[in-house]
Amino acid sequence: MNEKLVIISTRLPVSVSRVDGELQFNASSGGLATGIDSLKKTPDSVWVGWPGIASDDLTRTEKKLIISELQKRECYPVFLTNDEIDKFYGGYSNSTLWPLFHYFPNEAKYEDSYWKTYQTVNAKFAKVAHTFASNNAKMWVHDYQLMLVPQILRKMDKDAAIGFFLHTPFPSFEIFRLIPEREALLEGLLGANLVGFHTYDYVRHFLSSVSKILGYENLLGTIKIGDRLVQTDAIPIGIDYKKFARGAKNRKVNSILKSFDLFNVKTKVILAVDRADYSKGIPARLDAFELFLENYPQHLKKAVLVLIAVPSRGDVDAYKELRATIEQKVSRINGRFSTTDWTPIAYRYQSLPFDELCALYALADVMLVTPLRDGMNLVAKEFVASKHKSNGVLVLSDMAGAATELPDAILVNPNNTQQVAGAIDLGLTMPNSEQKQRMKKMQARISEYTIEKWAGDFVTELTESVQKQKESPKQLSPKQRKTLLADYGQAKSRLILLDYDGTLKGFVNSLHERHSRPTDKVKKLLKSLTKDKKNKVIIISGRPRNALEKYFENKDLGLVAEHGGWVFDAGSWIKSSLTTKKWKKDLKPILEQFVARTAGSELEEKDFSFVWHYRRVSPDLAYVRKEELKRKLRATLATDDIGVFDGRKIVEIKPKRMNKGVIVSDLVAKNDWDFILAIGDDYTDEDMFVALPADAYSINVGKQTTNARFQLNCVDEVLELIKSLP
Ligand code: GDG
Repeated sequence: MNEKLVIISTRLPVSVSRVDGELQFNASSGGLATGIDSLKKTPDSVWVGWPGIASDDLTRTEKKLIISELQKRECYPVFLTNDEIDKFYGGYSNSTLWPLFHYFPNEAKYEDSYWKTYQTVNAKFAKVAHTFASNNAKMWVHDYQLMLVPQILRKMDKDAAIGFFLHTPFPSFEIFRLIPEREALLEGLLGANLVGFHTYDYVRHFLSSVSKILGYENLLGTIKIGDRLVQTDAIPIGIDYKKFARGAKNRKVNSILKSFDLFNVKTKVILAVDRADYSKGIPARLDAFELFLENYPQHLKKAVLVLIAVPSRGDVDAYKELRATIEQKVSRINGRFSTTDWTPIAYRYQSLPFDELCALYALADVMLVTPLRDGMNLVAKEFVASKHKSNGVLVLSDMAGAATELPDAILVNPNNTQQVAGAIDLGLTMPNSEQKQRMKKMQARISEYTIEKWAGDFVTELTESVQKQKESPKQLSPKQRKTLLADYGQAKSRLILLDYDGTLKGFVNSLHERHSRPTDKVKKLLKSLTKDKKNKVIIISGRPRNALEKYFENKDLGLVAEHGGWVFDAGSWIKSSLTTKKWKKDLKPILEQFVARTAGSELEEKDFSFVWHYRRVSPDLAYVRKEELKRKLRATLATDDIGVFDGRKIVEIKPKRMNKGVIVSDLVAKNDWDFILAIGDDYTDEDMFVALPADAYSINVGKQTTNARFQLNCVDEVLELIKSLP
């Protein structure tokens, strides 16, 4: 990692607080903070984030002090007011997105002011981060609080290297679609070159929302938007394995344990450590523990549940209620089962120093990690790392991302109280040999896929995706462009073949011709091309002739409609001699039946073809119907001369001989051209490219595999090239 890495997250690894009037600087807590803390050690990395204290509570001098203190640790603050913290952090982030992303739609609050502040604060983060944008910096944006930052940064710098990692689950489309601002959030993320998630399920959910909400498809996880590629991948976060392995061996462990006068040595310890968050399933876990005490009385007085709930987001109502629920349940269970010398639950609502946390991991016989939903869950991995004798049992919810990596844990459904109660018993009675066997397998995985490996993998993938974006082997280079312009300048007779949709006009989400009219800019460019008498300029399109007639009044322009079905030359239209009556009659009822069965699809009938459009059909249904339709049509067709073709959100049925290649061969043979330029973007243009002589300038618009000699990225680049023709 030679270039600067700019880490952008809501919280900095250092938190500022005021104690007795004085500012204090402490390490931040929480999954993300502990998780990527080790990235600080990456040479030349800086961190942009909120320092944890409201700016209205600070004097100017204090702000300056914070800036200079943080700078010593390569941290750069984004100052937020009390109101911003309320609405952006407590509001949109933690009361709208967090509950939805963890499948708690009933907890979600939708407030306009939350969203407005979320936008303002995201822009603030991007602004500070952008100050580091020079010198090939890589920007790495973290988590659900900053989903708009990638797009804002992209607008500031179109070539920036931007990565985004989501630490929470990405919910299924059925949940994500509930968010009023769903489009803006997805567009925000798509500003990145790489969007990373913990598991492949989250990747799938994201891709499905992108496809269903924005209509962008992906190829093997890469989404193409105009000339940009956005890569997605599952890159599960790891932990600083050595830190926990060392921590658990610390000689202080024993003395720490003594200070926990809660246990006697003969008691087995069941441990649970989480932020006090409703996604962590603490009340359900207590229910399961109660059932365990009921169903397995042999463990009474022989086991203790040590339940550590770390205070979190205490100002949000749902969290206050959660704390009350937990405490009621703990009191009730302790009241019901306690004896004079034994209390079943040792509960603490507090954050523990690192040493104590490690001591507890080292001591625990069974670790209970039973979130209802969790992006990953680092506690499970930290427990595994702490077991240097490979004893101990991990009971893990299969709703946590960590479950995909730790199949050797006892996996449970946290809503299945019976199952969790049974798993606790199983854990307490598991033979040592089996404990070791399972633990060793988990340790092998966790010790290899560490936090450093995760960060390294992410940055490497980001570098590769930026590289992929830059390079396209057929991209028209400045040198080739210069030669093209020089050849054009010297030529006396030139043939210029231009496809229309996707070449001179961007893809429009409607098949109605009025939505696809050429812009004035295009008309002007064509006018100046046709004014030059050395040029023969032909629009060669799949559109019907009446559409092309309406679009282009320029009489000097040649027009080819329906891929060659109609040719307009010297003032009149000439029709192809191919007949269509019979096959069209056979296929029409099938196509009409599919339109009726597939809401959102439309049938376009042209003189020589049918086109079934499915751009407005939900992508999953469209895929199934499309394949079914193609099978049915092919089975019905009595002749080999008619082809069924897959296009851009269309299925087209037309005579095989009616293709741009046939007409282009005729046009090429008609004259001794000194210069030929052909530009097109889709599969129908490939026939045209193949039919051209080897020295013709054939240009494909896009990044797909092509028979053209060169490629341009988008319509704007095509127009720019045409404009630059001398
Ligand atoms: C989010 C996602 C994802 C906990 N109590 C104490 C303490 N901790 C530390 C643990 C662990 C971290 O906090 C908690 O991490 P989790 O992963 O369990 O959960 P979230 O905070 O919800 O984190 C989560 C994570 O981001 C990373 O991507 O795994 O799914 O929700 O590191 O050790 N640390 C100390 N005392 C405590 O009392 N010192």
